[in-house]
Amino acid sequence: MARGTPVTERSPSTAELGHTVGAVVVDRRGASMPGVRPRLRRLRDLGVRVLVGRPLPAALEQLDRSGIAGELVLVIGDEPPDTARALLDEQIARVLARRVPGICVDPRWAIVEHGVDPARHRVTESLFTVVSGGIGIRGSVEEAPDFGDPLVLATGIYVGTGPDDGLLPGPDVIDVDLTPPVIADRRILDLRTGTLHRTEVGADRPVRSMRFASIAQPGLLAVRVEAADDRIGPCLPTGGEGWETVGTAYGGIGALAHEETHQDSGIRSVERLVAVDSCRSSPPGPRIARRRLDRATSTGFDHLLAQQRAAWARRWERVTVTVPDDPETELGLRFALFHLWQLTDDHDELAVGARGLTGNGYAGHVFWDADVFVLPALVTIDPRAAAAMVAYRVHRLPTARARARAEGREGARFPWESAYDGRDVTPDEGYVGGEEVPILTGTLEEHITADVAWAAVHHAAWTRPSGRLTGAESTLVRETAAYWASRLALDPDGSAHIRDVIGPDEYHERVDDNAFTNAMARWNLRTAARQWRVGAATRREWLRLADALVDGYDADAGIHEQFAGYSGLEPLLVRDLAEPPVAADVLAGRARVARSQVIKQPDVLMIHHLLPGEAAPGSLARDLAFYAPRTAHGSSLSPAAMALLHARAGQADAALELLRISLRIDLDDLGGTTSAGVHVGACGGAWQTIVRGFLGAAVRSGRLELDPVLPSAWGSLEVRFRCLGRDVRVRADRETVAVDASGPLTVRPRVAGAASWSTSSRVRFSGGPGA
Ligand code: IFM
Repeated sequence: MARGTPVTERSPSTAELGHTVGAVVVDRRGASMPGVRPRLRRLRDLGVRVLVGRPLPAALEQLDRSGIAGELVLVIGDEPPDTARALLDEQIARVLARRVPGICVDPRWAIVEHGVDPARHRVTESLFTVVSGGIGIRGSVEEAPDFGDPLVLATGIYVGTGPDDGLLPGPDVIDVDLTPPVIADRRILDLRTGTLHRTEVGADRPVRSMRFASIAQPGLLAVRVEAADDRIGPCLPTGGEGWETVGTAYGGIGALAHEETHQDSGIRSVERLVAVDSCRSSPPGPRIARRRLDRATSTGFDHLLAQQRAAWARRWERVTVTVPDDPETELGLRFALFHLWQLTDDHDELAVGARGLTGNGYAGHVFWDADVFVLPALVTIDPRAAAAMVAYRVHRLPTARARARAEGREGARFPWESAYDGRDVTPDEGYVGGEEVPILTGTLEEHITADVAWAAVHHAAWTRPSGRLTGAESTLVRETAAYWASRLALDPDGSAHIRDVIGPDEYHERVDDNAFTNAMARWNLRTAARQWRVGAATRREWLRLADALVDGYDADAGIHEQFAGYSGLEPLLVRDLAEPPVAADVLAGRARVARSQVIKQPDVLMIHHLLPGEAAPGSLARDLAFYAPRTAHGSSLSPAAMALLHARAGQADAALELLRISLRIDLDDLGGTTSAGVHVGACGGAWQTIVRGFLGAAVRSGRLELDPVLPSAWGSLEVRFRCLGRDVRVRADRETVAVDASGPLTVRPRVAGAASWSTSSRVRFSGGPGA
């Protein structure tokens, strides 16, 4: 909070008392001082929140709920009238001169980066990406140095339809000429408000900037930059506009920019509002962008900023996590949640690439990361966005059908890597540790077909009390089942097999009877067989085939064998190679790892995660004990998935350790690949570790089940999320679990002796957490 400090030597018009605040709180005495009220009115008109005469704690709480906290609040109370007026004049002058607004640097909400480090720059560009309405702007600095990779990307807009055709780079919208360029700076991503700030360090009149992608006016980017007069060059004449478009026959991105320049006391500010639009069939015309820009210019930057703060505050009010004893983990989780929120938009379908819109890693292709890692997270954050993810798959069912037919199979086969039209865009070749290798996943990583069906069913369970699928969704589940029925092979002894596949553990290729693939296919067949649209004969056949599918469970050992012959491989443990996470294939060579039991990421264990009912009872702890020391975490998806399962097995401390690794994947660039974008699958996995892992949240038959466990380092955990159309808040500490919901919701806590129950509007339950 900024408290007024006396201005004695400088006139208000030139005073620099700090920064532009977001709100002014004045007590009654202050408001009655001569000349104060008109100034407050002026500020209010300019977009600054003004609260008069409210008790300070209540005023601060109200502002906090609108995303205005700490040093963004100017409190006027016991100053002499001259000082109060000077402070208000100074704020009016700053807003009129379009100075860059201030920021509240709250360590619970701020990701801070110091210095301009060319090696790290592309990483921070990814981390600091801001997105709204399906348009993402990487966090590049304004002067666009050579070592950066500034990109504007749009959901589902690709350069073409081939394997190498990544997301289409849109027009550059943030470049500002700064001469000389900034040598050292401090950049802050404020997760609370979705704003990115920059301040040059060590300069008399530092370059400062702020940008945000407006979530109140989707598709709108707002940028302000200030610097000494002679350092900053505008792109457009003041009040000028520029329209730029890029695209192909498969779609395009257009940007309409409006720029204003202001000069005051040797400081020039450039303010740019940019309306961005995209189209999936051709480069867009300016019509929609024009409408967006007109609305934005009539709103004005400062009001847009107030909207932005309030809109993000509403998001965090509904969905958040609070871990009072572990601020670092809490911040990492909020960062993950921030990037998950940023995936959402209002389109009818949502293609979530492996890096979202934060970079062009994996060419923006959609993997199982979307269906199994992001969607279950998004369904608890923004169910409409999760529905759009299902729609993305449903719309590509005809392509999946055509592929199955082309391969002589029934039903529909979904591609391992998907992009524009749902054809498989997995490249044929890639590099592992500098060595060129064939990529077989496009042909062999078939579990994706069941993963897609699983996601549709999971989404329905979390959003509809009946759990029922729509017609299109049940067609998808039926056709994926038909694929498996035609894909599996029956042996003379009656057992069914799926041969020659790659499971989630991509270190072992061309394996037979991958337990995860088989369990998913079995679930797909059984789930489809339960649908009324399936005839009696087909139902019987699918159930028979499902029962006949082997799943690698070895009753003597009490664990699932990952694939036929796995147990005969060299019993190498990861720690024999290096401390995980490690790319074991790069370190030890692909051939060596393929001959060993070292695996890239949870594989058998994913059965316990996605289909706990399909795993042999009691086998989770034994599978975990066996596979955890063999898992290299060579995929960004791995630590969170394993964390979740440790939590489910009651090993909450081990879970927390892995969760912390998962949260560092991007923030510390653990794998050296964040420059190509944030791993949104890992973000989804981290959030699932909280909701599914630690809270034990699951939806069965229209009821929310809870089974919390807490690591020993946490005294309590509060999580807010969406479930079955309700806003749910769960607070767990060592003695109690309290649940509040925004409407009727049946909650079933799994605590010994507690009954399941429901209430008409609000649930509240107290019982002890499991660990
Ligand atoms: O989908 C993942 C896969 O599981 C491991 N390699 C990277 C892919 C994209 O994130």
